[in-house]
Amino acid sequence: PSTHSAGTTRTFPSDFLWGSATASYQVEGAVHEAGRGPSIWDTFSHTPGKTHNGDTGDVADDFFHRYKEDIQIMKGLGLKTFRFSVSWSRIFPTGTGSPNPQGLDFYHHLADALLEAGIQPFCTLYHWDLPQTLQDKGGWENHDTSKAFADYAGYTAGKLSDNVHHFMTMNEMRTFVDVGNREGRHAPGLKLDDKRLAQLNHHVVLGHGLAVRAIRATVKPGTKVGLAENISATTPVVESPEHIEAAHKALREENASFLTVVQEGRYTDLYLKRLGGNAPKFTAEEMEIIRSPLDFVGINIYQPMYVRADSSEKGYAVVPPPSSYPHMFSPWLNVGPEGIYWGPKLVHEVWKVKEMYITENGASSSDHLTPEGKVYDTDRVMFLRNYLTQLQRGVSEGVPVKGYFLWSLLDNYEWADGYEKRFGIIYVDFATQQRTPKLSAEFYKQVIAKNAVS
Ligand code: PNW
Repeated sequence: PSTHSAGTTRTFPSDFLWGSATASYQVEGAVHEAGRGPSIWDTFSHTPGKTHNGDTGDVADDFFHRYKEDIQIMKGLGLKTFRFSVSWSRIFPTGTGSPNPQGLDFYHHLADALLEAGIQPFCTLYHWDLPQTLQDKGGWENHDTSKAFADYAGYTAGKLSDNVHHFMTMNEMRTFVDVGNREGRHAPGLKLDDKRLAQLNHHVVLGHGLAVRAIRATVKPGTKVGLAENISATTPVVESPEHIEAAHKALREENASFLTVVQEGRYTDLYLKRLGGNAPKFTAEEMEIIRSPLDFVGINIYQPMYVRADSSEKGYAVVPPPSSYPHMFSPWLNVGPEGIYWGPKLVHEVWKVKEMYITENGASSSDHLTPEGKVYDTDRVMFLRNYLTQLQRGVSEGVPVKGYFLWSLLDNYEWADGYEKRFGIIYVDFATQQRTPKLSAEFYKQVIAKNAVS
């Protein structure tokens, strides 16, 4: 049966790249295999009390062994592209030093198998799994980590460059800086004060910039380099000129130490003023490195940040949704589809970015198999239909979003939430590793086939 209903046909450009996204620690498992060294997520997830149910990524989706079958699933859905991340400690088990060829082999084989199935690989070089050895030396608080990251990124991208034409340096700087190092809810579980956090944040954006340069030095001509960031997708409360103007200002300020500094090579005045004596130390040369030009910007969007105009120094105010606001299974995941319209539109307008991808968007739910072996995730279908409709609005207006990566292909290890919060369009029974397409997989397959939300 068709999951489509009659209505307006909302068509995407014929070359639009439909994909899905995953990350190494969330899907691979095989943490002790092929010479992999430990990462901060191994340490964190094995520390009692840190994750839901004590869940770890030791096995996860066993993607390390099952990627060939999973690629057949992708092919069946009609995916045109697939975003995966490389585990740094598979390539350099202790973060630096001599590379481990077996680690690289896995990603070579993965990229080969994707291409063979007609699926373009998009590769993220850092999705939060810092080698533990580097954390032992201070992690991102240590200035040397930025350089170590660039060395690893340049080496790995160069080796994969025959088959991979799009690289992202880092995934969600904001999340690993804030949730991992300020709130302590993710690895490495630190609760740094403002001063230390601002300096750490600076080393992260510097690591990104150094990596952009290192990657460009090793890859084949034509290879594109970007990043994947969960911007605060500032969204006007009402589509009137003063609130839209407020959303423009808010985009720069609310992303000041992440996408803004990467685009502009400077921290905003308000950011530095707010930090005062806690502002990071940096040089003009570092700022040039940080703003190394990108070929594309990847945006992870889950929910909007509503803003309105006001007469404060900032010129805008954030409007937090009330606690009764509808959200998905993850409490932070408010249902606000217009964020995927405003986010890319404002990034395009404010920084003149000419190539963008939605590198993540998706929803958690508490899916279960019916006795007949079906998963009716109608909530996720509703979510995707609404978000894709707003995305199509932007694309039809000329916002240069070239592709969309649904998070996620498979139910997987949702970090501190363990296996409870499912994000996949393919259900995974973690006891047997059996995969079952959910209703949302059928929905997405039809969107791809028709190249439209209709
Ligand atoms: C992203 N928030 O994380 C990550 O890139 C994925 O690894 C993750 O599985 C996915 O989104 C779903 O959570 C986020 O609190 C974690 O706003 C938290 C937030 C946003 C994104």
